[in-house]
Amino acid sequence: MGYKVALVGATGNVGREMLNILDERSFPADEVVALASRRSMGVEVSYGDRTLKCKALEHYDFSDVDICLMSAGGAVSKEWSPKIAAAGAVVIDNSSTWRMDPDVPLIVPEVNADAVAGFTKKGIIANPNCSTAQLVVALKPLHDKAVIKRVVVSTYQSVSGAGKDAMDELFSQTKAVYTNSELINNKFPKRIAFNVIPQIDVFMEDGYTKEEWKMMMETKKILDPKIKMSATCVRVPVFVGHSEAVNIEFENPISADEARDILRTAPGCLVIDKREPGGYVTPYEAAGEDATYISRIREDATVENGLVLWCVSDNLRKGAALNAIQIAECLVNRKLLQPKKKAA
Ligand code: 11C
Repeated sequence: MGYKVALVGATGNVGREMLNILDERSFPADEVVALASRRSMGVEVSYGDRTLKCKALEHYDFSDVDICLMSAGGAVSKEWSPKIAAAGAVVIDNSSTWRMDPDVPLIVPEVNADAVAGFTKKGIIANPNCSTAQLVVALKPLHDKAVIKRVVVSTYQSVSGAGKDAMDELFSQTKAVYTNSELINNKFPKRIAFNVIPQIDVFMEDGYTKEEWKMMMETKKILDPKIKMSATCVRVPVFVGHSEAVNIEFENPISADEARDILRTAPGCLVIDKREPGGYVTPYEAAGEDATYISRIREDATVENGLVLWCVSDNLRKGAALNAIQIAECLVNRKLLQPKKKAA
């Protein structure tokens, strides 16, 4: 007997990827229901070789749903996640709404899978920000070996992190440049075509942006609250795949060779690190893949026990949809959740 899975936000970038991944990984679902706003009711989405018609969230009865994947933004999650959890489904939420709630586990299965058991407090599990997920997958095995004291990270984030309209904006602006027509700028604070923008999300009082704040706070919650961190998040004209340049200071010595060996066998990591032209991974190669790719591992001689590395991952997959399905798999594999509908 399998699970009944509801997906809220089925028509978005991440929602569609969730359906692909549920199918690719043969998630033990007897039934998958696609839900969306009333505006998207009736829109068809693919789930493997099946087509699902979106139903309206507002009218849906969740009483026989086991797992609800929420990918509909913060406002929808704030209103609906507690109601859906109260109906008895475990909510795995992709928005930032619940991430810092002490009664909601924030999970990256390669890093803190044991914490998933805490879902019983509110019935909600949070999925991290995409730029955090790939970072902690790369940091965890190094932290276990040499204890991380401080991280300085600069991101190069693709436009798909900002949604489908943002991808369309990069496309249409690029076309406008070549056709010498007017550039229309709605989704980003400055033009994104042939440009980079050092602002993702709104500014906070201390001058960091909310995206940077999320990376710093989420890394502490998932990996270790003692880690000091400074992030600069930058939007780049890439469609899919976030990249990060990461400087790490450790408590104990660790060489680049040791780090490379550790990361080669670490869960979720794939090391491609040849010191030759092209011997590293770029977002173009990481798009559509599941791994967090790590390249350019080297010692940083400007600090004691320092390393620098480059890390790239598909932000829609490991950064969102894949991580959410891996959380659902944790619940199933650890027998923390039984299907409500028993075999007749
Ligand atoms: C971006 N990382 O690239 C953001 C998208 O808190 O889940 C995801 C925001 C979040 O724009």
